[in-house]
Amino acid sequence: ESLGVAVLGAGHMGADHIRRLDRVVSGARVAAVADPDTDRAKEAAAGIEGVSVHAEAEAALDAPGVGAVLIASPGPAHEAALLAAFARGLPVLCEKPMVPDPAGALRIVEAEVRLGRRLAQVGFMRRYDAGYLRLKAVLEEGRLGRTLMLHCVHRNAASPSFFTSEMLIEDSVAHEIDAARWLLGEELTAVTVLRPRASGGAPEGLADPQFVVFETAGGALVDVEVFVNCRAGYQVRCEAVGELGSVRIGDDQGPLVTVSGSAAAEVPQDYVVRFADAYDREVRAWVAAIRRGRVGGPSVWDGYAASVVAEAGVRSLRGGGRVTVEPAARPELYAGGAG
Ligand code: ISE
Repeated sequence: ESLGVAVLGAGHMGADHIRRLDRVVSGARVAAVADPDTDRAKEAAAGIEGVSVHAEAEAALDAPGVGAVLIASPGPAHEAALLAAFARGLPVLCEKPMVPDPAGALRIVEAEVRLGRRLAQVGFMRRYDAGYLRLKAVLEEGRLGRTLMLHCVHRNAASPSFFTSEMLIEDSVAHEIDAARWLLGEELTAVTVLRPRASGGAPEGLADPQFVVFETAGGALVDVEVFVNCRAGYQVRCEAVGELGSVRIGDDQGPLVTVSGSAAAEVPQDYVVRFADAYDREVRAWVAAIRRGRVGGPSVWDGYAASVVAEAGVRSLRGGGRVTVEPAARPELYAGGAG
């Protein structure tokens, strides 16, 4: 019996996950799709046998054959969807940001703690990217000594029309927040957001790019250049600097083509291309874990931690200056180090 998944949200990411569940990941199938725009939902579900299409998320959760939920709707819709899944005992993969507002994110943590077991995984897929996994392995071998700094670059070719200055932190830098916690095994304790002059290539009024500096509990620094209308293509890089050396990922590109006196490598335009393998591995791991009767991967605590840090970042962006991060106490269910 394959796992019937209800996919909530049939936008860019939802449609990509529907394709993945239908064609890439074995042991799972798309049982239901929900999107307020039912035409979009129908289009994403076209050709899939036995799938039902809904305008309302809850109707999709109650559709026949649904045994798990993949939430790929916009962030502000996630809290209600997660609570509805919990109420039905359905395992969840929830795209980031889990719940952008920290109070709402904490309600999700508390709801899962009340269940007494993990039911949700949060979609921080960089933890499944081959490059990030290698970088983490090098840090853990200890060859570089203690890690002192992470230098991160996060560029998108262009941002969607609904993107706000806050979303550069909540939606984009959210990935670096999680990656830094996971790579360093430390919490981020303070954040300072700086704004260089805005690019003429960004929509009017959007603070793009931004330069974000995080401090960790152990005294490391993490800097992130985030630039979501860089025009050139999708680029994500990370360099860890240790006491004895450094390790860098994200420079590898498509094949280098040399012709007519120039050499050029292709740059992906989008995250669904750049991180395709990571998404595949993430969803495979999620399905396999559910089939074994448990949920692993990034937890709702990691989702909450990212929200708290991002919200401090938004305050720094608005008011300027350094903002300290003040998280709630970590429940027993999520014991262990950061990440
Ligand atoms: C988007 O939501 C993502 O998750 C992408 O990885 C990121 O690059 C982009 O900036 C976000 O908007």
